[in-house]
Amino acid sequence: MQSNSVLDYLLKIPTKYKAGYLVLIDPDRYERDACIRLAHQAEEAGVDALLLGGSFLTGELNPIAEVLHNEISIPLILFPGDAMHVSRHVDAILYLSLISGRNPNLLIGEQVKAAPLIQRYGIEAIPTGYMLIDGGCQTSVGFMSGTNPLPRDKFDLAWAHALAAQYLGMKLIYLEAGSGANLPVPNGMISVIREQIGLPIVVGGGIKTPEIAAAKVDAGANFIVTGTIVERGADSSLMKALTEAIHR
Ligand code: 1GP
Repeated sequence: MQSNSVLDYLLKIPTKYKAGYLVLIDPDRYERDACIRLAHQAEEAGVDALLLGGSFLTGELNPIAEVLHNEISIPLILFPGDAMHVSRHVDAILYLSLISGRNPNLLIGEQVKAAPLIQRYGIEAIPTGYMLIDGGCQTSVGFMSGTNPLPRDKFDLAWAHALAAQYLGMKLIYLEAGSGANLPVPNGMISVIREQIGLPIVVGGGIKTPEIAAAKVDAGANFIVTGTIVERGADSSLMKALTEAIHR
């Protein structure tokens, strides 16, 4: 039987803090040593868990997953772009279904390919309704998935998708503007979804300051993800400021 220890850990975070903070490490952007340094900085800054992955990986994820898994004590959660990214060296995998799109391969195809490996490795799978929201520019996830993002002003469409994910039995909703997005997910959209559904809401993409992160939390986000901004930071001070703004 599969354990739910990482999901349980995540679900307890909003009982301790106002919201949780997840840092995304995309191994394509950094050399191995820089990934390891970033992960240690995140741990020191009080980040709650690391996401590892990206929508487009040209390098090898597995060796970096292995070293991070050995060296870092906060959970390491795979954030896969497709089934080829499944690694045994993680604590859990966000088992993403791109529910905002109508690409059957990303709704169920990659999940079927990944399922036997996930079982063989004994990794905890966290069923996640992944929703791409227009972030004001073309992003890698939009391009690679070949799907249209949900329009920024169609709050009713967004909450209907999130509600469908809840009825399908998913455990998290991930509202994604795309890594490096010009505009993060609108606060109003987060609030409407928060009012309509009970699932924890993860928000990421284009969050560039602690103030923006705090506003997403006030709107109803339970978890904030940042990647680009902390990867560009030279030290852990920005991650600490983000942790404080998100945890409170
Ligand atoms: C991507 O939401 C994450 O899935 C992070 O986005 O790189 O824009 O912080 P950024």
